[in-house]
Amino acid sequence: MAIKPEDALRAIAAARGDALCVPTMTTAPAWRTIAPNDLSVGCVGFMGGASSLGLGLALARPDRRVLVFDGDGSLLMQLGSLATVAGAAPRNLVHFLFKNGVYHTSGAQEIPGGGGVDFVQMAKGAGYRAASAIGELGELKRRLPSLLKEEGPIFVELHTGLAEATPMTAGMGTPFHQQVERLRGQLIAS
Ligand SMILES: Cc1ncc(C[n+]2csc(CCOP(=O)(O)OP(=O)(O)O)c2C)c(N)n1
Ligand SMILES: [Mg+2]
Repeated sequence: MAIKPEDALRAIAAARGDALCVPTMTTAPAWRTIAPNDLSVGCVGFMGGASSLGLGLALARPDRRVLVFDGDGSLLMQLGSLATVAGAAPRNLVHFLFKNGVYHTSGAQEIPGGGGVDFVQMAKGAGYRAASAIGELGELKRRLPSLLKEEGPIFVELHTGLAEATPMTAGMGTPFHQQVERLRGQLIAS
């Protein structure tokens, strides 16, 4: 049974503490509902940019955890970002991949390789400090405390079903530049 993406996000929201979060694609509308007032900035439209955005935040704020919620089609579009993250070796970055096997946001077309692409091996090959897959919600909940503590960059491939909403059905939310301003203000104030 695949993990419901909303359940994964709820578990992460409960465990995240003061982490900065970078949702993208179908995790973005779900995250807005689940954690409306958190420290986050969404990456919508820029396929494969979430981990680079997260990397910048992680390097700028080494005192905080940064959690990226990536899409599988998006990561395939920017596979080189795995090497960029690994090369920069941010100790505070956790890169969650929501592997649903499709480009859900644009109409659920199958991604190249379907469900067969092993992103864990790719992240290991790129040089992430740790990489593993999680296919069950209970395991995610059990492992979250250590994922939020251990030295990064850590990659976690989550085997998920389809989200209830996409940015196309739920809307894009707050424009990117306003999200950035809001996060900057929150970080300065905290
Ligand atoms: C370069 C580029 N090509 C195509 C698109 C159109 N597009 C927007 S979202 C999306 C699919 C995203 O799929 P995935 O990353 O797997 O996230 P999911 O929707 O499954 O959560 C596509 C193809 C885009 N934004 N940028
Ligand atoms: Mg997908």
